[in-house]
Amino acid sequence: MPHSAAQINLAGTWQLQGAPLPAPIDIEIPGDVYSALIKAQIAPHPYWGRNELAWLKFAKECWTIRRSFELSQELASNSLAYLSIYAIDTCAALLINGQPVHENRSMFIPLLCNVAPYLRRGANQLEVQFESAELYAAARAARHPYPVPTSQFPVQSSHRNFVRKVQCHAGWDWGPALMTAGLYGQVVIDFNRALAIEQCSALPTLRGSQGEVQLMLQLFCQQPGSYSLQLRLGERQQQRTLQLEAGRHTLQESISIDNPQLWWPAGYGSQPRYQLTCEIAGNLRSWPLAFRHLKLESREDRYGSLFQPIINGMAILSRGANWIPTDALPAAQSAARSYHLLDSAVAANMNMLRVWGGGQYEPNWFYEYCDSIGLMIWQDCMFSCSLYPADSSFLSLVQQEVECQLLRLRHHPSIVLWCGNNENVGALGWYEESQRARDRYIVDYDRLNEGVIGTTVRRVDPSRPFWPSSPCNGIDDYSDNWHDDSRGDMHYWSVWHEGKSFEAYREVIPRFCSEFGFQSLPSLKSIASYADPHDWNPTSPVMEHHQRHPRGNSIILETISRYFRFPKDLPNIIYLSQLQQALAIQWAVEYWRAHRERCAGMLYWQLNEVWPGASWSSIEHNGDWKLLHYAARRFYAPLHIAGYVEEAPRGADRQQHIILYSELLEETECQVELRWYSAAGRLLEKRDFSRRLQPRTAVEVEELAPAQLRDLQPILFMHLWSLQRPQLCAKNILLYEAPKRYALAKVNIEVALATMTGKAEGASGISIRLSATQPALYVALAYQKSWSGFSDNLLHLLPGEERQINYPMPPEHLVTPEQFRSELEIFDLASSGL
Ligand code: BMA
Repeated sequence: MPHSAAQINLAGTWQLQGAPLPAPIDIEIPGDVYSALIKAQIAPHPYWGRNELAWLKFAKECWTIRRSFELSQELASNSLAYLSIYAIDTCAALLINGQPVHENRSMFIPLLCNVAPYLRRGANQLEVQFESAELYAAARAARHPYPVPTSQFPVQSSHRNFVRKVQCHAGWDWGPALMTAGLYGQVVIDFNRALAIEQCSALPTLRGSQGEVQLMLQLFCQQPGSYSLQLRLGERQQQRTLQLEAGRHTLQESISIDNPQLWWPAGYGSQPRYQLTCEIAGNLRSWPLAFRHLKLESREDRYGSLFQPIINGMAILSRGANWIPTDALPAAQSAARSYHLLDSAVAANMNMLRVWGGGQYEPNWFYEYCDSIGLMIWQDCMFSCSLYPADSSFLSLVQQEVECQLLRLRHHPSIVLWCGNNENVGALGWYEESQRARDRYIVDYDRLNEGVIGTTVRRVDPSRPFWPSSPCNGIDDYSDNWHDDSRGDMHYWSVWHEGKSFEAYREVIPRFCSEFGFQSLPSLKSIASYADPHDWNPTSPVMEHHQRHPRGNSIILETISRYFRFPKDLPNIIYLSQLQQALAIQWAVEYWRAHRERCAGMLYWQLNEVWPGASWSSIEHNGDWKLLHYAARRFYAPLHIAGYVEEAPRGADRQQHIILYSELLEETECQVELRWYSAAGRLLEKRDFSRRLQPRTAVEVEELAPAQLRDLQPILFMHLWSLQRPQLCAKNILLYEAPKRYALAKVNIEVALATMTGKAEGASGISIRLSATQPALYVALAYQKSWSGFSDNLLHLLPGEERQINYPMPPEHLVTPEQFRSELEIFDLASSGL
């Protein structure tokens, strides 16, 4: 919360001008040019149909935005007037009253500039002239002595690597190419007469049981004299008098408290925070921070070396996903949308997200929210899937970027690691140019990544590990880590990109898998947001346009045919595509979690998406959960049970494994029920037993099905619960063959609906009771063509078992059970095929 003697906020309606516009139009700032063009209906929405293609021409345009504002005599007479803009996107000249003030070349370096000399009493005008980032990048690339290639995507803007702008604005294998321009975050002027805070950055550390905050303060003093600096941390206060000459001063201050409570990741403890306040000459900075011990353990072990985050001395199992920007149009991003996604992550038992390097450093409120809910953040620097130039002007911009981003963010307990880039070590081997002249590109890589990014990170934030690249083999080891599961982090893409079967997830045990993913088609509700019903076919041009992976739909359909009987219609194609996505990720997680001492983390690709379309996400663009997200809540849960069958060489018996998992903090007495059913619903065998589960372990049980059962194609239903806390329970099934090999009898699922009218939040809505006379597998509910909103989804029904699922609705939107039934669809495995 910055505060100064006086502030004017320049957010609001500005005017936008550009060659494609006959007359100026309104633009909301903070916001972006393309969003203003959409609002003024200059071109139809780029997310609908194939409209995006008609927007590509706008990337070559220049745009000017301006607004005027009034200054009183009193404000205008201040000799300190700091214009502060969180992000200027990107290549832009800033003018005040016609005079050039600033040339911008990076959207990752916030502007802070004393503009007092340009201001006057009465009317003032602020103008930002954007040149085309695409043409700027192309001109830089043309001037560069040799080519610097990037990964190519079906719709894209070239040479993104030459401009410090969100890299996926240029298009990706899940998103459109919308090279917009704009101003984001706060746009304010802070006025002062005597003194201004230019920088205030805190680094909390723990020395034994003492919490200490080191504060770097950069002040600009206009009026020499004595100033009182007041610091507060929780209950602790301290004050110091400073004698300051005119000019800039950089001070190192510190304040400590004894025995602060420790911050823990979600699921391992609470997230106590302490408010830090710094006040001088009417300038105030204040924000919450927290204390925790952090170590990335990398000692050698018998498998290679660990990649184990240790928080407060405890080895944490990192479970989560990769985060990309919440929308391709910056003006459509909002705190509310991010909070929903972050809450959804925690609701699915995640404790870590990776802010991926092709996107953006998120705003302060993003990290503050993660701090408050215990989500750990793996923070990439914003470089991805490309080679990058390393000329001095580029390096100087990057150095400023990394320095100011780290100073802004380093007090957040949620951030546990800084990583240099996404997949840039791998990229060294991807292109003909770098294969032919590898030395040149390796030197460039090293100058940028180690020379600038690594050096700056280590200097500005020695409290966290710097991981050179994701994936990579380790600190000071620059080898590509795509297929090495003995050390470092891994991106395991052999299933999706190399077309291996889901079993291939069991061919590796990564030390930490920071990416692995499988695509699905979006829900029909999402498809309806970009395609007319006559285009609702996976291979229609519109649906293919919203699938950016060149082989994406083919892989989805081919995989369906490997595992399932071919689906009977589009809703069932979507259902099976989402089911197989959930199964792919579940297979990987359940296997890697079973090797808890070896694999310390798994972050699937990807949590969210920037526009509606086919993608690897578990949450749709509109915030709706896909079936994978429901599955994630189960396979990431602290208490879990799973089984798998290991293929054996010809003639040998296949091995079956059943694993019990606990990430609970205390020893737990658990009850286990195993039920083997035939596909027709006959109970073949059962085992009931109890087990004591040690905290943070995975153990295999011996109570397995007799060997002869396996020839009968059984379905194993597994149920595990804690005897102390029966609400902590896990359910799962195991199929011994690919689902398509089962001759499943068609299932009749009984549905009984009732209205819930409770007053509390989530207590009103529709309750759904489900039951079946035969085993019903992978039962999925959709309301108004979306899987989202149900208290549970993608579940199994045992014969005779009744399950209740709620669909909360606020009282004002409550519908009758009959109305609800008319838009409720129920899918299950046996009914999905032709
Ligand atoms: C990864 C990511 C992304 C990409 C994804 C799917 O390796 O880093 O660049 O979108 O794969 O192909």
